[in-house]
Amino acid sequence: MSGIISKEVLLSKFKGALVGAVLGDCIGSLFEGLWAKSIQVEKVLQNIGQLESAYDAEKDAKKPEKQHKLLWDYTDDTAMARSVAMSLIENKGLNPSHLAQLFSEEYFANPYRGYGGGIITVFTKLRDTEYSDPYKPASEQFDGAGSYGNGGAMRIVPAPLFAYKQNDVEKLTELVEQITKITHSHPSAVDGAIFQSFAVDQALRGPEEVNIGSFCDELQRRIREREESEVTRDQCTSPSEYPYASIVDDIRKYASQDSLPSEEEISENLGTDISAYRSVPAAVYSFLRATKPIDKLQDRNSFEKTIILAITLGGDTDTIATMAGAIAGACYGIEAIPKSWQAGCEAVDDALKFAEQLHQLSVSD
Ligand code: F2R
Ligand code: MG
Ligand code: MG
Repeated sequence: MSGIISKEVLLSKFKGALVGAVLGDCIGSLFEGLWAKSIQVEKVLQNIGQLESAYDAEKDAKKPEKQHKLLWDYTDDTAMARSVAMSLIENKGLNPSHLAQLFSEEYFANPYRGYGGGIITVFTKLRDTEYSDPYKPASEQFDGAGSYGNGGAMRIVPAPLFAYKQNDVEKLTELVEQITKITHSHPSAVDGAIFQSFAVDQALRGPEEVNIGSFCDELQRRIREREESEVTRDQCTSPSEYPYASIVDDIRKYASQDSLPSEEEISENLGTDISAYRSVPAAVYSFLRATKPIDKLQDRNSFEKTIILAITLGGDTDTIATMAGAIAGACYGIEAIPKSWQAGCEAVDDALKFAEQLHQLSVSD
């Protein structure tokens, strides 16, 4: 899929992936739950303009970048991604009880981050049982069906970074499945997280010049293999036998169109809600469509276009933008992410630190 990537470029891509995810969450959360019609690209640009002028003002006042005032906080998406990163780094692999504990402790320390309604029950049961069976509480959600929410996919970005070195799709799939099932056991949530992790992995390994056709072909091949290997398809609420593999056809169609599809069309056909199946495809679409020109965004690079486009789709904007930002950051690297955006959003420093630590694990023997 790619040529050899130097250590420096790989580090830039790791940083881009984690920082891109944080920024998508922080900026996207300002619009979460709004209809696309009430967002409009101008409104998103206005908010981004705030970040940019605050940055310029502080720079003019000669304030060091680290001391710039933070404008926007992250939400549950980043809170959970941070726990995934910290646990993988500390354990040099997955320790399900430890990760369950980090998720739960983080929630009880900062419960105001806008978590999903159901997942709080999982955190409570995990804490009350002292993390003894980290998969049981999630398996009991929704009368045993498990959550199909996008909470697994929204936080998964550290996993493809951690698994980068192995370069083994099956191992990545297994890692993502085990991380996701701590809170989301529904097949659609698990496959959504796997789908998102494949997109990040491909962006890490691929060139900056994205070919929409080959990106979709590879993504479809990988996810079809996963869907074919599953046995419990009867629980799935999705419209076809291979839901994620099938929806790649729509992602490809909409991303390849020269004229920008309307937000309504994307929302109706790919989805912009809190379920994994109806949000992860919109994130991949945003990344791919942003490789092409977009009206009113001619002076923005492809990373910036990805975030802005993802938010203008409306609905679950923080989560779609965090997933899209992770893929775009993995593709274009940290240099593509404006310094002004990084300076105004919470916890970017930590994302950079986690990227260095995951990169270190990736390049060491
Ligand atoms: N929760 C939100 N946003 C709303 C409030 C945010 C507001 N800005 C604020 O400040 O308060 N966002 C976050 O939630 C999404 C991720 O959710 P997650 O982690 O998947 O949670 P959960 O509870 O497992 O699932 C979400 C809801 O989906 C429905 N659902 C899931 N599985 C179901 C099933 N098998 N049967 C029926 N319903 C099911 C339920 O309504 C769940 O509560 C992200 O957007 C994140 O940003
Ligand atoms: Mg959120
Ligand atoms: Mg959300």
